[in-house]
Amino acid sequence: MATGLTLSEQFFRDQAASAATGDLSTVLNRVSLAARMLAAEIMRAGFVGRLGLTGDRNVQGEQVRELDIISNDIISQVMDHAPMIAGIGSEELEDVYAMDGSENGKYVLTIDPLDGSGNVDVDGALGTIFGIYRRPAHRAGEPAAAQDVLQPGRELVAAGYVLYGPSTMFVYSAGNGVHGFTLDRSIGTFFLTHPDIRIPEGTGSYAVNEANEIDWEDPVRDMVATFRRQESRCGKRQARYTGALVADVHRILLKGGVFMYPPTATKPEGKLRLLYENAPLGFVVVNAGGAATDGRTDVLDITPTELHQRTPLYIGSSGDVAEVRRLLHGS
Ligand code: FDP
Repeated sequence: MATGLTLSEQFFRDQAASAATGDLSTVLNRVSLAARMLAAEIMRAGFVGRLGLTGDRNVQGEQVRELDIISNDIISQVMDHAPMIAGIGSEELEDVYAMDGSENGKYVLTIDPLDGSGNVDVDGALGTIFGIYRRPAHRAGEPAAAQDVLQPGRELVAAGYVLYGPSTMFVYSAGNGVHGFTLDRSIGTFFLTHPDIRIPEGTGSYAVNEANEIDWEDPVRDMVATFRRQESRCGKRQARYTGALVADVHRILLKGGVFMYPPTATKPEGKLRLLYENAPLGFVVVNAGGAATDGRTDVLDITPTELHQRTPLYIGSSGDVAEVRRLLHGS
């Protein structure tokens, strides 16, 4: 007899605490709907001429692609009229977007709508990263603002990512394990395919943009050389770097290893954004038994002071991240 298939909607509902109102499941369902819409847009983008640059730059000063705009619009549309979501902090928006009529919403969403957009032109993997925070109670009734979102990753209620690769995967944690779903494109449904993911130890790859070596500080250069020469205590590692953070972290979540984006001379805080990338991915990886640090502090313990704040990132198997700390700072 065939084994049962678990739909994402059913899983989100079953995982919620019995006293839950269903609001968190609703938010997760909406994120997964946005993911399905985005997967379809990405698939079509090449032949409807939507791969190019718009000519604008975003708040980070990076070139904006049509797909960046499309993905941000999809997220806003899908979250509109969801009264439990007071606002959205997006990597594409300068300020928090307060949802009309949702001043009493209990959650705020952080989102990197299209991660790895440099891969758009070459049909490489792309991602979406999201985090869901509870709003401070005293903010009820006010339009959402930055202070609702400026919370440490430890306060995340749920976080996850979508990987648009050969298949589309939705991976999330609500603090109770990490679970992965694969999209059946023919019927537009996510099925549970990877329950209770645990990040392996002692295997896998290291992922870092080694072309930045010239801009690294000596301890970083020495550390990466230690990995490259297979001299780290972690054991033998392959080098893998896709240019899409979600794809690299997903591989490491399933196979083990460590992803690194160290500070460089031109980017002393690294490139990646704490609220939109590092904290939500840190939440997922830590809930799978791994670790995430900026080199000294656990990523989940850093309280952001700015919406678009960047921090260095070392994320992956606990043993590998411990080795990074040891090689960088001796502890
Ligand atoms: P992208 O700029 O293409 O969107 O944070 C964005 C990100 O990609 C990550 O997905 C990726 O890991 C990293 O930047 C790649 O940066 P480098 O090209 O500097 O290695």
